[in-house]
Amino acid sequence: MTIESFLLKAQQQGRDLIDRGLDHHIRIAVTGLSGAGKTAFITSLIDHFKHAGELPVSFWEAASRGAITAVEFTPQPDWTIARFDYEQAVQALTQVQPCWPESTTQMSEIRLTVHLKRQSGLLKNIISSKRLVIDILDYPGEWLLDLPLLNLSYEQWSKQQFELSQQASRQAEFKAWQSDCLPLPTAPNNELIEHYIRTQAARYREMLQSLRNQHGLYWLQPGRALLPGAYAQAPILDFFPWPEAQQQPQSPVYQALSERFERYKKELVAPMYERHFRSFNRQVMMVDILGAMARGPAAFADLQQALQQLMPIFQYGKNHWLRRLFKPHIDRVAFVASKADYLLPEQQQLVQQWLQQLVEQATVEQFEQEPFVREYFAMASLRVTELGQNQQQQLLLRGFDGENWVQFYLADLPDSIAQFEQALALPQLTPLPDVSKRPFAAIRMDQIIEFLTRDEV
Ligand SMILES: Nc1nc2c(ncn2[C@@H]2O[C@H](COP(=O)(O)OP(=O)(O)O)[C@@H](O)[C@H]2O)c(=O)[nH]1
Ligand SMILES: [Mg+2]
Repeated sequence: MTIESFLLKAQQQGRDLIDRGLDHHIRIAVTGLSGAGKTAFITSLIDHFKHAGELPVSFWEAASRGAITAVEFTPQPDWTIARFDYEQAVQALTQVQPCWPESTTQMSEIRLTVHLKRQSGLLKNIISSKRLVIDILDYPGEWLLDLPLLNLSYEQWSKQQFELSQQASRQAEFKAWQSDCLPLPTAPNNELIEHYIRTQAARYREMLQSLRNQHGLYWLQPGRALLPGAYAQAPILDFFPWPEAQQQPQSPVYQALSERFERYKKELVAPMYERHFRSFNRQVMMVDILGAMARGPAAFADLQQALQQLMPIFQYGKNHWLRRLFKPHIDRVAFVASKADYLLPEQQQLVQQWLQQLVEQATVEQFEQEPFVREYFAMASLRVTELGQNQQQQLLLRGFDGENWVQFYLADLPDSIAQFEQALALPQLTPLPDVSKRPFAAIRMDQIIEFLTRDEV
């Protein structure tokens, strides 16, 4: 490095440091299983910033007092991953026949720089504006399922999976997979082992797909088996749990599987979290309670099971291994029950209570000492229903299913999640053809933005 370039770099770094010192910077981890509503949430969040000036007075204080002077997309921190395609999502939602943004198959990121009028503080007279930089990451929810693997050996994981396979919702599929198993190679050489593992793993993945698509289950691992993407044919995905009875550590098949499991953790799971989750300071944890209830009691129980596994990881307790490894500094967590536009206004409070029940039952004691603030919201990123009345003056919801307008309301919601017994009848709705309204109609997005940004503006 020449002296000039060294000085130039030092100067640039100094300037970056000053800029960063004055800017406020939040990095939001939007977490949730596949279908929870992350992509819709991010789209709506960005849209709220982009159209903050058009919002009526709301809980979002900075927007209400007109402090937001401009919002621009600026270069994202990681240039090796896709930029979140906000424009494409808006296009889908506002075209002649509106539809939902496509399901996420890869990681993407976006940076918003929000210019604000400075209202108070020592610097007010010297610098009249300030910037809030917001980074948001989107990724397939399936990948989240792999986080708990980092804590397990192959033996422990196998044991867990075989215990799970005893549950009524999985038993039949699992048995079918097992009875479909090829005989173990008797005189195993590398090629035979390779062939055995490849075939078994492909069938295992098919079984996981079917547990998700046919039975509506959530708690399925490895997560990338559900959405292999670029790893579709890669040996790193070729593993499956090994029945305990046959667990002979010396067996070459066992060793090969164990090696793949370890490499899956080391080469796929850990690097992703190390690279992308390190510097988050805000988290939105989305749960599609209504969607799970529409799939029926077994699926809803499975969602609870998944939360029970995932929540402790997000508690980031002082001594938690994840904190040591990834150093997140999460100081605010918004727990969100998504798609609250399926509910009448007076039902939203109830679902918020369910959410709190779900989270608290998945939470270990240590949670109480956590260094972050949490709040619970029943919200909709994109409200696709309208409130109406029937002839008896009863409140109803109205939505468009792509062909017809449907009127409905969810009757007989249980008082608590423990009393849930019968699948909810949830109509499939498309976004409403109402392009003129921006930001997109939502429920409680203003409160969530206020919660996430309160101290920074
Ligand atoms: N009614 C309603 N449906 C929603 C809302 N957000 C998402 N959805 C539905 O949930 C599906 C999955 O949402 P998406 O954002 O792709 O979930 P992700 O997998 O977590 O990114 C969408 O295709 C919609 O059908 C919402 O605010 N209201
Ligand atoms: Mg998505």
